[in-house]
Amino acid sequence: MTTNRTFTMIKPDAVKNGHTGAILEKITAAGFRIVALKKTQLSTLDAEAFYSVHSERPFFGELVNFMSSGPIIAAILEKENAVDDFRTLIGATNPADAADGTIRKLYATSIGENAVHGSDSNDNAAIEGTFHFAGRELF
Ligand code: 3AN
Repeated sequence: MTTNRTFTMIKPDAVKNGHTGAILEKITAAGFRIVALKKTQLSTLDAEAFYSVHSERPFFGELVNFMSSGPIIAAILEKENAVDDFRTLIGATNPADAADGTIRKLYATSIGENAVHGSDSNDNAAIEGTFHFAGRELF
C-alpha cells in the first residue's frame, strides 16, 4: 500500500444511527477516492486483534464490545497525504474537543462511540487495510 492511502471504519454507532451515507459523502467531497469498501461485522476476536495495540488500556474491553456490537463500514481511501488529511477531517478522538464541521463533531456521541476510525500512521493504514481486505477487493 502506498503512503497516499488510509483505512477507515464507520463505527457501529454511526451505522445504527443512519449516518453511513452522509459520512461517505463528506469523505468523497473532501477529495478521497474509495479504493475498497464493504459492510461487515467484527467478531469479538476480530476486534481484539484489530485493537491489540490498546490491549493494556482501561477501555479495551469496552472498545472491543462496542466495535463488535453491530455492522460497520470498512474502507480504504486514497488521497495525497491521506493519513493526516483524514484525521483532520474526522476530528479529535473526543467529540467534545473536535473542531466544527469534522465528522466526529457532527456524528459522534462520546469518546468511546465516536462514529469513525482513521489510521494514525502509514504503517498502520497498511496493516489495517490488509486486516479487512484481500488484494482482489482493491480498485
Ligand atoms: P483515535 O481513534 O482518535 O486514533 P485512539 O487511538 O486514542 O484514538 O483510541 C482508539 C479508540 O479507542 C478510539 N477511536 C475510541 O473509540 C476508543 N477510546 C479512546 N479513548 C477512550 C476512552 N477514554 N474511553 C473509551 N474509549 C476510548
